[in-house]
Amino acid sequence: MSIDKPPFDVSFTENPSRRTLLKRAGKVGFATLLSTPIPFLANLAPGLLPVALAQGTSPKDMGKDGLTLLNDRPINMETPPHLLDDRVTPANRLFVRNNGLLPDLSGVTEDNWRLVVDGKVERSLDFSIAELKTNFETVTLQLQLECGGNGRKFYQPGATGNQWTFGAIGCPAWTGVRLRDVLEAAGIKPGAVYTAHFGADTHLSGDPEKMPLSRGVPVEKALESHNLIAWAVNGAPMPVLNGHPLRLVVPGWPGSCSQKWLTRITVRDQIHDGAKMTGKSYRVPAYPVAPGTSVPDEDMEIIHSLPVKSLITLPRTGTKVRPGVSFEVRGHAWAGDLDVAAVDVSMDFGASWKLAELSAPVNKFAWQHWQAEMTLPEAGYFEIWARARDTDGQMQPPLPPGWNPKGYLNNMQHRIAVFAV
Ligand SMILES: Nc1nc2c(c(=O)[nH]1)N[C@H]1C(S)=C(S)[C@@H](COP(=O)(O)O)O[C@H]1N2
Ligand SMILES: [Mo]
Repeated sequence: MSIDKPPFDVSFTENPSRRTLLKRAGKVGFATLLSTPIPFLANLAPGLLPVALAQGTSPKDMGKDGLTLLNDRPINMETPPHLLDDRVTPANRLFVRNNGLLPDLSGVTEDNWRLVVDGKVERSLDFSIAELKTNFETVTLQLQLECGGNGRKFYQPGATGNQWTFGAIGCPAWTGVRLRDVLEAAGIKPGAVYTAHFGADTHLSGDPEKMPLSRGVPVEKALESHNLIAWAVNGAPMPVLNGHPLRLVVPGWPGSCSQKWLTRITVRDQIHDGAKMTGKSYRVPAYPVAPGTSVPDEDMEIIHSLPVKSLITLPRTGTKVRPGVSFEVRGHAWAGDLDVAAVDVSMDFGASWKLAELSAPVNKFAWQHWQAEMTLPEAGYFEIWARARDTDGQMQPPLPPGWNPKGYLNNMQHRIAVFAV
């Protein structure tokens, strides 16, 4: 039994200096982070930072307030659960998962950014963002976006990659056009099987032939009416780090299906085989395996819907409350393609559970809010646990479920510490 590890540590960088961070955004990324072209960029000596950015490039400087930086090359940040308390995730609290370097967005407008739709379609189409807006109905939906590797940190033996804990999830309101409407305008041909998504970001190696990520979904999922080709988050242009000026949002499935900096959607007559579609990427063993098992690639299956999950967003872990005085516990729950049927909370390490109040989603694929009043009986250390159950009866487990080589699909219960004093 062995786990393949790369010869270098790609998993976790605690405190990269802001200089390192900027360098790793890639030189063209300076323009992106400043949201303006830098006409003389070519003259800027390698290692010399634009003064406007040299104040510091922490998550906060990149417009992400309070997020935890997991990696700086590529840039990855997660949101601490208590900062996900809003019903609609603010853009500055939405996690960031990049596989490559930021694209050069200098000079980009809604008229010159192009989206090509081609492949197994009756007619290839090519739209600017302005044309998408005039040709199709604009819709706004609150949609969950979660990384398939959220929770990876808790698998043992561990998997390489970003050590996400709980915060690679968000549910903002996205505005765009329906992927279905655009695909129907192109006309899906018989024999079409899968979509292939392409974005403008570049490979970490700098090799222009290589793509950081190009995934897709079965045509049936692509035609589901909640997938959006989006240009706005919460009514404002989306943050560069989250895919400005155009991205896919394919809710309920691994976030990797939601291509950022979207430039092309190709309809294919086979399962897409782009970057991170094959091998062990976003796949789990077709059968349960013992932790640490080396699984042959041909026994790995592509992840579809993500499993049921919940978060406690209030109170923040470590909070002090008064014994005998009730306080509010609340959070969100979501269940991939399904809905959440119930959420329970416990204050006695799971020995007994109390049903929380659960609201319906504002629209399909939006997370659901839950709330409970709790009273700790005496002074001391307590934990609040939450567990959600989906409409198929699947329940969140207390420990990480089915170990898999890349550490996907960990939907274990969220626990917080509370002191009664
Ligand atoms: N072009 C492009 N799109 C991408 C990625 C990427 O690296 N490049 N990462 C994907 C992954 S793995 C996830 S989880 C989501 C994260 O979206 P966010 O960064 O807006 O939170 O974007 C997806 N879309
Ligand atoms: Mo992801």
